[in-house]
Parts: sequence; structure tokens; C-alpha cells
Amino acid sequence: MGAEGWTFGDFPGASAQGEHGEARLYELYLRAAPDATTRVTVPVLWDRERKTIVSNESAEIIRMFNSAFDALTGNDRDLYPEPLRAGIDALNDRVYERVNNGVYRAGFATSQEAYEEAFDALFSELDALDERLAGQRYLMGSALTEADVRLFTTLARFDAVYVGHFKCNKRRIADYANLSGYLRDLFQAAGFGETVDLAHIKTHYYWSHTTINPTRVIPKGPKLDFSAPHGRQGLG
Ligand SMILES: N[C@@H](CCC(=O)N[C@@H](CS)C(=O)NCC(=O)O)C(=O)O
Repeated sequence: MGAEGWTFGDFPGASAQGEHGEARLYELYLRAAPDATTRVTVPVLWDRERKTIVSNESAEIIRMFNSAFDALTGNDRDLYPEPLRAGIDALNDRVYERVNNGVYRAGFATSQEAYEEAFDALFSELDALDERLAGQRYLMGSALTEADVRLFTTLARFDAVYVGHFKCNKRRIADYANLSGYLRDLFQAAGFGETVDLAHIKTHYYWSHTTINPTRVIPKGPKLDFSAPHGRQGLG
């Protein structure tokens, strides 16, 4: 594996290449717009028929996936039901600012003050979420919603990456009475665990961010078992 030029195909479990032999994501950006000069980010939703990018914004893509393909998949499960929308939006805003993006704000802070501000906001929000999840199975109550999907992505990475790489080390998710079981509960639900490859995740972070990990050494631990019993079935 070359030091700089990793491609999709270098990782067991990753697709070898794009539809037209693309080895790197920037090639799809250029196929969509040959004069593109934007930053290349994941995720990207690619339209095979129109051969273009539909969206590269995860908050939009998750909404599209909720309903746009129901006719094709036959799955009309609604993770953004009308009566809960305002509550989900409000929670998403808070969780995005303090948790999803909070870990990045802490990790990439270049002043002590900025780091501590992000760190404090992150852990006060995690504490609040932990409390919220003491008496209910999911963030919005008894039904799984988009808010859970969006929190899951950060929780699944937290102990393996954010604790060390981004210095978010006040507590691990494993130390939280309710968040830890909640994470395992989601991981074990259909459609969650199979999207998580901790080797991909750790390699991505510890390799990509050379400002904060210039040696690119990837930690071997921690040992995590998201398949252990979660005991949350009985919660309302
Ligand atoms: N608006 C985007 C931002 C995504 C984003 O920044 N993704 C990061 C990885 S988590 C990325 O692709 N970074 C590549 C880079 O900045 O070079 C979204 O949330 O969908």
C-alpha cells in the first residue's frame, strides 16, 4: 500500500472502484462537473443514470433515503414522522453542534480555549443524552428515528477514535450507564452494525489528519464489543 495514494480497492470490504473505473472520489466530482474546484467530502449520493452528484450533504441524503426510494425498496419505514419533526429537528441541531461536529471542533482546535469550549459542550450534551436515555429506549421515545441514526454515527466512533485522536477523553461511551447500552442496542438493530468497520474508521482518521497525528501510527485498541447484550428491550 503506497503511503499517499490509497484507493477504494485497498481496503478489504470496500468497493474496488466506481462505476466507470474511478479509483478515487475526486474523479466522481470531476465527472459530475469537469471544472469543479470544491473540496471533496464523504458522503456522496451518486445518480448512475444522470451521472452526477445528487448531494454531498449527509443531512439531505438521510432525508432522501427515508422516503425517496420506498417504491424501489418496498421499505416505507418512516424515521421522520410528521408529529415528531419539530422535536427531531431541534435535537439534531443541538446534537450536530455539540456532538457530531463537537468532536471535530475539539479535535481540530488550535487554541486551548477553543478546545475546552468544545470539550465542555460535548460532555455536557453527552451527560444530558445519557439522562434522557435512562427511561426511554430511543431519543424521541419508543420509536427509532433519524435523530438516533445521526447520533449513532458519532457514538460508534467515539471510543475507538474521538477519545484519543480528538482528545475527547473525559469519559468513554463505555463509561456511560445508558449511552453504552443504547449504542449496543442500535448497533444490533438491522441496518446499523453492518455499516461499521472499525478498521476502516480508525485507519481513516489516524491516517488522514496528519496535523494531529503526523506519524500516522494507528492504535491497535481499544477492544470493543458492540454485540454484547444491551438489556434495553424493556424500555418504553
Ligand atoms: N457537509 C458534509 C460534510 C462532510 C465532511 O466534512 N466529511 C468529512 C469526513 S467526516 C470529509 O469528507 N472530509 C474530507 C476532507 O475534509 O478532506 C456532510 O456532513 O455531509
